[in-house]
Amino acid sequence: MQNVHFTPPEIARLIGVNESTVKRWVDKGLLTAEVTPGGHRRVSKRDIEKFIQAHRKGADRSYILKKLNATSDSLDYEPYYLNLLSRRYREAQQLLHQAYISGVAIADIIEQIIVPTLVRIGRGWKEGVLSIQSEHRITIVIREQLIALQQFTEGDTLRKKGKVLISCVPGDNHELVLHILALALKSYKYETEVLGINISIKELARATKEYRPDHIVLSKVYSAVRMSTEYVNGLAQIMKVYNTSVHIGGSGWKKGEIAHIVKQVPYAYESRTLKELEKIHLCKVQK
Ligand code: B12
Repeated sequence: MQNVHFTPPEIARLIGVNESTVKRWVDKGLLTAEVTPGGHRRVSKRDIEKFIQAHRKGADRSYILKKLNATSDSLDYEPYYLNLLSRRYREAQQLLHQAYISGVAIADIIEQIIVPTLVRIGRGWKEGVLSIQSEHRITIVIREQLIALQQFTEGDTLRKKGKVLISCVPGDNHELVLHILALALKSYKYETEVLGINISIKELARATKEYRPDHIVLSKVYSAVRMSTEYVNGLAQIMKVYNTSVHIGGSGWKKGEIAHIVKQVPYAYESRTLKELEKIHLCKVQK
């Protein structure tokens, strides 16, 4: 992926500005480009990332903000949802990229655009307004768009806070949330590995042995899923053997369920909001 190059029209589409704006950024030296023997501008993925990082923080941010008018106060999920519903996927993605480039924190993009969209989809499905096919179609697109956003957070200076393994509890098939968690964690400078759905305690132990994470993040979205004694005991064993902390969250936990696990598992923490994940590196265990 490191040698991927983009043309100005491609970059324009990616971040939702005019091609001439991209060319102007290049000409002003704000965005580093190589010029091909034929005289065409080409920008590496790394230079786009650098540009985005710089403009999210630097004095020139207002230059982009003038063009892109999003702030965390003005985020609205509806345009994103409506674009997805009517198959305007590129426009939907641009809304996410524009918010990111204009400095909105990833956690806010997730909480204010993506999660309300998913909740709306869930409501639509429950009320019979949205077909299961539409739910699947939109979910797949959101998954892709979450992964595309992750690429922007892959700068050199990132991933210093530790390694995190992300998993659903067995029986819960809501995989999308794992990519949401990975995106948030990456934006908080953690390295992540998504394990996916239906990971038994045996598989979790195996992945922990292989990947040696500093932390495990465990999510449950579907409340009917029950945690077996075998699973909880196994979790305790993994935490002891590998000195890894486990962070448990998601909307599917019943009252008292997490507290019950936290009592039995050393280094287990209940942490419901994405923002809490920013500080999990402070949950150090003696290695
Ligand atoms: C997409 C979706 C699906 C897709 C999943 C596709 C995929 N690849 O993920 C499919 C179609 C497979 C699916 C299946 C089912 N689904 Co479904 N699904 C949804 C939907 C629309 C979105 C799910 C989602 O990603 N939510 C967004 C997550 C990110 O929100 P969240 O849990 O609140 O998490 C937030 C925080 O809690 C935090 N968080 C989450 N985990 C963690 C962990 C830590 C450590 C921390 C700090 C934070 C944290 O991050 C999130 C952002 O803030 C929801 C609607 C909804 N309201 O969520 C229904 C929903 C979750 N599904 C539901 C149901 C009933 C089902 C099915 C039983 C349907 C069926 N009859 O087959 C099956 C269950 C399958 C199973 N065994 O798991 C119900 C669950 C109700 C309940 N009481 O649990 C919901 C709420 C829909 C509804 N309104 O009824 N589903």
